[in-house]
Amino acid sequence: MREEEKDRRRRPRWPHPALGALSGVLAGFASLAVAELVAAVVRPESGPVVAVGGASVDAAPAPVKEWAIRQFGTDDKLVLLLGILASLAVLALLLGALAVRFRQVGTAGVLLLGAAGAATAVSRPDSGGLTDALPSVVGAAVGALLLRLLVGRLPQVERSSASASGSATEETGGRPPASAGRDRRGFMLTAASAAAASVTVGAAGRSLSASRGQDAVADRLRTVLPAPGSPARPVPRSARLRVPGISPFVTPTADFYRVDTALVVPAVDVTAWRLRVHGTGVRRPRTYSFDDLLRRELIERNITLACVSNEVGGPYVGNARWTGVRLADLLAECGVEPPSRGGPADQLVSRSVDGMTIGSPVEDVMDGRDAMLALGMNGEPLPFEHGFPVRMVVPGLYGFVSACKWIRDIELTTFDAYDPYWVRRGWARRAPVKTGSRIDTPKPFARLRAGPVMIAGVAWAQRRGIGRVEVRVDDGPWREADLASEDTRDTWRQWSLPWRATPGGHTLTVRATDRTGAVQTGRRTRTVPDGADGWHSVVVTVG
Ligand SMILES: Nc1nc2c(c(=O)[nH]1)N[C@H]1C(S)=C(S)[C@@H](COP(=O)(O)O)O[C@H]1N2
Ligand SMILES: [Mo]
Repeated sequence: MREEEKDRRRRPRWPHPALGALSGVLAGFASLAVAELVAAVVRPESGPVVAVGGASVDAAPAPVKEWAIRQFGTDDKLVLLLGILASLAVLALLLGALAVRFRQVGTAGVLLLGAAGAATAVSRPDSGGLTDALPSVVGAAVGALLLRLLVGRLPQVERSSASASGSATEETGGRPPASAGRDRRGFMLTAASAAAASVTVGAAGRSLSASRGQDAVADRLRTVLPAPGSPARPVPRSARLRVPGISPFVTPTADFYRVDTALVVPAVDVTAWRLRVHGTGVRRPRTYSFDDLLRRELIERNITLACVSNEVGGPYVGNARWTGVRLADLLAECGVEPPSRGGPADQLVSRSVDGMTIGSPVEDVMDGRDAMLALGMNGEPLPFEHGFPVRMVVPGLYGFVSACKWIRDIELTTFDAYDPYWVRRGWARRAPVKTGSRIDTPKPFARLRAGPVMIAGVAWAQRRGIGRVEVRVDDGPWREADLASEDTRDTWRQWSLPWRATPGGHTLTVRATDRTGAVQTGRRTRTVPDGADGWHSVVVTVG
C-alpha cells in the first residue's frame, strides 16, 4: 500500500471525538448555568444538582451516610456536590463524543438527563410543585440546542457519507485543508462564545440567588429577641476549668457542629413563617406566627445537644444557651395531653421547610423538661445553619429524634402510625442520649514531655447528670477525675486529672458514671441504630 493511501485511510472521516466531547462539556456547562439562573428565580433548591444531591442523600442507606459523615465530616455535602458535577461531566463527555456520529443520541441524552433532573426536583419532599421542573427543563433544552449547534460546526463533518454509507472503511476523502482550517476557527469561535455566555449566565444566577438570600439575612438581623422571662441560672464559676485544650463550657456558635441533610441552607422568610400544630388528640389546632411566639414568655436554658452519629470521641456534641418558648405549654394550649394522662398520641412529628421529618415521644416533651421551640442560640437569633427562625430542642434526646431545624409543622400521631425520615433509614424510633465522655487533651498521638500533664475533657448524661468520671492509664487502675461543678443535669461537665507522664507509649481511657450510678459500658457499638457505646481512648507518646 502506498504511503499516501495509508495516510488517507488513517485520517478520521469523522471529526475527532475529542472535539465532540468538548462540545458535550460546553453544552453541559451551559445547561447547568441556565438551570442555576432559572432556579434562582423559581426556588434555589429546585436546581438539578441540588435536587439530585438531595435525592442521593435521602437514598443513601445508613451505613453509607455513616461512612460519609466519618470520612468527610461537615464537608460531606461539598464532596457530594463535587461528585455529582464530576459524574455529569463524564456523561457530558460521553454524550458529546457520541453526538459526533449519532447526533440524535446526543440530543436525546441531554434531554433525558434534563427530564431526570426535572422529575427529581418535582418529587423532592420540599418541592414547590411543577415549577420546580423548570430549571432542569430549560437548562436541558438550551444544552441540547447548543450541542447540536456545536457538533454541526465541527470541522470535516461529512453528513452525506454519514447517512449514506456508515462504513468505516469506505474512502470518501476529506475537505480541502483550507476549508478545514476555516471550519476549525468557526467551531472554536462558537465554542468560546458559548463558554463565555455560560459564565455570564451562571454568574447572573449566582448573584440573583445571593440577593434573594440578602433579604433573609436582613430579616434575621432585624430580629430582636425580648429578654427571657425565665433566664438561665448564671453558670457557676466552678463549672469552667481552666485547662488549655479543653472544650469550653459553652460551645461558641461558630464551632457548634452542624448535621443535616440540607444542601442549600433554607432561607426562611420570617414574616411569612407559620407553625401549624395539628393531629390526633389536638383539640384546638392552631397556627402560630413568629410574632405569636415572641409574645409568649421566653425561657433561656443551657442544653447539651448530641448527634446519634457521633462516634466515641467524636465532635458532634455541643453545649449552647438556647432561648425559646416552652413546647409543653404550647401543646397544652392546643389541647394536647401526654399518653400518661390519657392522650391518644404518643409521637410528635415535626416537619421542616426542607422536608425533614423527626419523631419525638410526646411523653418526654411534656414531662417537665425544658423542651422548647428555640428562637435563639447563644444570645442571638438562630443562625441559618442551626434552624432560623425556629427549631426544636429537647434535653436528653438525640438531635435526630428531637431537634428539628427550620420547623414549620407539628403533628401529633402515634409511633405505630408513622415512621419519620431517619427511622425509615434504619435508625431507632426512640433514642435517649447515652452517657458519653471524651478526652479533649492531650490530643490523639500527641508527643509529650515526661512529667506533669493535665488530662481533661467533657462528659454528658443529659436528664441524668454526670456523677463520676474516671481515667485509666494503660491497664492501670481507674482513677477518679476532678469534676467541674454541674450547671444543670442537661449540660455536659468538664473534668480533669493530673498525670505524671513517664517515657514510652501510653493509652489514656475515660469512662463516665451517671447520677443513677450506671457506668458507661466499655463494649463498643456502632452509631446505628441508637448511638455509639464504648470508652474513648487516646494514644500518646512520652519522650
Ligand atoms: N430540618 C432538619 N433538622 C434537623 C436535621 C436535618 O437533617 N434537617 N438533623 C437533625 C440532627 S441528626 C441533629 S444531630 C441536629 C443537629 O443540629 P445542629 O446542626 O444545629 O447542631 O439537627 C437535627 N435537625
Ligand atoms: Mo444527628
